[in-house]
Amino acid sequence: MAEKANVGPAGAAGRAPSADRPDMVRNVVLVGHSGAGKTTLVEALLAATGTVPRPGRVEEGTTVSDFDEVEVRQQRSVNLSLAPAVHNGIKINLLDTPGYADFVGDLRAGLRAADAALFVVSAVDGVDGLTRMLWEECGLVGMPRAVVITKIDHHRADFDEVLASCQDAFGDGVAPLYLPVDGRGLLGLLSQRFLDYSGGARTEREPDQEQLALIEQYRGDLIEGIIQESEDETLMDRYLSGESIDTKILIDDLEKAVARASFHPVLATAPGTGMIELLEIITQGFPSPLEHPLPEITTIDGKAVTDVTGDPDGPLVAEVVKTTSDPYVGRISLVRVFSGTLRPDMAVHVSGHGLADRGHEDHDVDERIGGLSSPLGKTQRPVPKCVAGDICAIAKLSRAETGDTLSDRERPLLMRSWDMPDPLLPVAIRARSKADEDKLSQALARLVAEDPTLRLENNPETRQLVLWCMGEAHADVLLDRMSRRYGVEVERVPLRVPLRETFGGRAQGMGRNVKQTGGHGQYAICHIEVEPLPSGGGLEFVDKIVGGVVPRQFIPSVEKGVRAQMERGVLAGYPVVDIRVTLYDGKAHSVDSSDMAFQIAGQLALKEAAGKVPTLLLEPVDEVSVLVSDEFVGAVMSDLSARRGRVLGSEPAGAGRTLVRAEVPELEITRYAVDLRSMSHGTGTFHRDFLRYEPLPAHLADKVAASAEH
Ligand SMILES: Nc1nc2c(ncn2[C@@H]2O[C@H](COP(=O)(O)OP(=O)(O)O)[C@@H](O)[C@H]2O)c(=O)[nH]1
Ligand SMILES: [Mg+2]
Repeated sequence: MAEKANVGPAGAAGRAPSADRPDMVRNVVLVGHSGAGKTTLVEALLAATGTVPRPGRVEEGTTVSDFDEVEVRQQRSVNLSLAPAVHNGIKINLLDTPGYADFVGDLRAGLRAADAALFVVSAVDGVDGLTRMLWEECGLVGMPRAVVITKIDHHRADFDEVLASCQDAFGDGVAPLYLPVDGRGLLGLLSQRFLDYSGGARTEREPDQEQLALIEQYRGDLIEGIIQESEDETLMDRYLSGESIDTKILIDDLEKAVARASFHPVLATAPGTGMIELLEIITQGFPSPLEHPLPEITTIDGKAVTDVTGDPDGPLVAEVVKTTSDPYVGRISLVRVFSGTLRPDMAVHVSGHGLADRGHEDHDVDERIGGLSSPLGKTQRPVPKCVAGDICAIAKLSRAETGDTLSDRERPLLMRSWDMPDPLLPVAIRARSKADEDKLSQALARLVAEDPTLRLENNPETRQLVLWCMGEAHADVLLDRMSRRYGVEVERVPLRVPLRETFGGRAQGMGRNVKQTGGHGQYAICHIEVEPLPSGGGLEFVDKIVGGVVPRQFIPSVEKGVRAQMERGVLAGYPVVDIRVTLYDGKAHSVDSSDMAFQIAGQLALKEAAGKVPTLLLEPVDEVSVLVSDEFVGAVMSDLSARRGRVLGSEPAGAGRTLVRAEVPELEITRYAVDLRSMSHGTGTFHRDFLRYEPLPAHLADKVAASAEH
C-alpha cells in the first residue's frame, strides 16, 4: 500500500489539498440509485476527514455536492461533482454522481475519472436494475468496487435482506466486513471488535456473548472468501486443517484482492457511523492511479503510444471529464490528469472532438490554461499544480470540450473518449416570445457544449427545433436552466415526425394563372401529368412541350413552381416525394407571361393533379436494436409489435442480456426512451437508425392529415 506522504490540509476555508505524487491519490466514484444516500455519504466523509466542520443536508440544500441551483431546489443530484478530502496523507477525490438514468452521461464521466467505485445501496430499498447493470459493466473493465449499505439507522432497515439482495445481484466475492448493530454500532468481523459510534466519536469494545455469536455466524464465509482470492495457495490448506490465520495476513490479502477487483467488501453506514472503516478501505484497499490501467492513448493520427505510464514527470495527458458554466465564474472544466503534471498558465494542446455534437470537424488547437483549482462545491480553491492521477478544475478553457485531451504542445496526444449514451428522447421546443427567440440559439449552444448527452436538431422538413435528451427529467432540468441561467423562456410543442407525401396514382392537372385586369398582367397556363415513382425517386421533370406553346425560358419556371409546391406539400403540409411530372401542354402571352407567372401555374397544376388521386402519406421507419436484460425480452418484443414494429430477431449479447432487432415506424417510438426504461426497470438501452419511408396505414393517415397544420 502507499506510504503516507504530505498532502496539504483540507478545508473550505483552508488551503486546498493537492497531492505531490500519484500514489497519494484515490479517485473514487459513488454509484447507486437516486436516494440511496450518495450525497449524504460524501458529506459524512468530508466531515469525518475534517474537510467541512459539519455535514450538510440534502434537504436543506447545504451539501457540497448538490450546489447547482436545480439540485438545491429539487433536493437531488443532477451533476457529477468533485469533493476532495484527505485521510492519513492520502487525497481522496470523491466523485458524486446522479442516480437517474437521465443523467447517466455524468455517471459515465465519473466512472472514467475514477479508479474505484463505491456502490451505494440503501438498507431500506435494496438494489435496482441500473445499479446491477453498472456493476456488471465495472466487472468487465476490472474496476475495484466496494458496496456501502447506507441508512442502517433507519427503522425500516433490514441488513440481512439487503445483503442477500446485493449478493444475488452482484455475484461472487461480495461479503461484509462489518455488521451493523442497533443503528450506531458495527461489529468488525476480522478484528472481532465492537465499534461503538453512539457517543459521536468511535469507541472500541470487546463484543458481548450475543455479538460474538453473530460474528461467528458471518466470519467463516468472509475468511474463506478472502483466502480463496489469496495469492498464497498454501493458505487454504492451512485454514482447512484448522489453523487460525493471522488477521494481519487476512487484511493484507483482502486489500490486495480489493485492488485486483476480485473481492468486494460490504460496509455499513449511517450519518456519523462507519466512516473510519470506509476511509480505511478507500485508502488501503482501493488502488492508486498508478495501479489502474490507463485508457488507450494514441498520437493524433492514431498510432498507439506505449511509453506513457502515469508518471508525473512524463508527457502530459489529461482529459476534460465535465464542463459547467457558472454564471459568475464562467466556464469550469473538470480535468483528470492521467500522465505528466498540469501547472497554471501552461500552454497545452487540445485534441479530440469532445463528445458533444458540436457540428464542426475534429479540432486540433493550442490553448493557454489559466489558474488551476480544487473545487469543493461552489468554492474554487487555487492549487499550484495537478499531478498525474489527480483531478482539478480549470476556469475559462475556451476550446477544450468534454471528452477532449490536453497534452504537451510538443507532443500532441489523444485519448479515445469514453462511450456516451445517445440522447433518444426528442423534445420539440419553441421560444415563448420574439425576445426569447433572439437569445435562444446562444443559450442552446452553451447547453450543448457543456452536456455531451444533449443534441440539438433544427429540422428543416418539420421546421421544428428539437432537443434530443436522455429522458423527461433531463429535459426538465435543461428547460429550467435555460430560463434561470440564460433568461430564455421556451415551451414544449408536440413533436412532428417528418412524414412525406406522394401520389397514389397517375393524374393530370392544369395550372391556370391568368390576371389581365388593369396594369401589368399575369398569363401562364400549363398542363402536367403526374405519376408515382418508386421510393427514393425524388422528382423527375420531363419536358414534352412541342411547338413552343410554353416558351423555352418558362419551362424551368414551371419546374421551379412544381418543386416549391412539393416542398410545401399537397395534403398535410409534408414534402411530396417520388413523382415524375411531365409538362405536355400550355399557353403563354407575349406581354403578360413571366417567370413568376409560370412558377405559380406550376404550383397550381400540381395541386390540381393531387386533388384527383389519393395522396399517400409516407412515414419514416427505423431499424431499432434494443439491448435488454434477458428477463425483459418477452415484454420488449410484444411491445415492439404493438408499436406496429416487425421483430427481425434476437441474439444473446452476453452478461445476461439480449439484443432484439426490429423495424419500427418513427411515429411509434418518439417516447420509446421513456417507455423502454420503465418497461426494463432502467436497464434497457436502444439504438435507432433511419431505414426507409413506407406508406402510412390509411386509418392513421386520416388522423395525421386531419391534425396537420397547413
Ligand atoms: N436515516 C438515514 N437517512 C439517510 C442516510 N443517507 C441518506 N439519507 C437520506 O436519504 C435521502 C437521499 O439521500 P441523498 O444523499 O440525496 O441520496 P443520493 O440520491 O444517493 O445522493 C435524504 O433525505 C437523506 O437525508 C442514512 O444513512 N440514514
Ligand atoms: Mg445525490
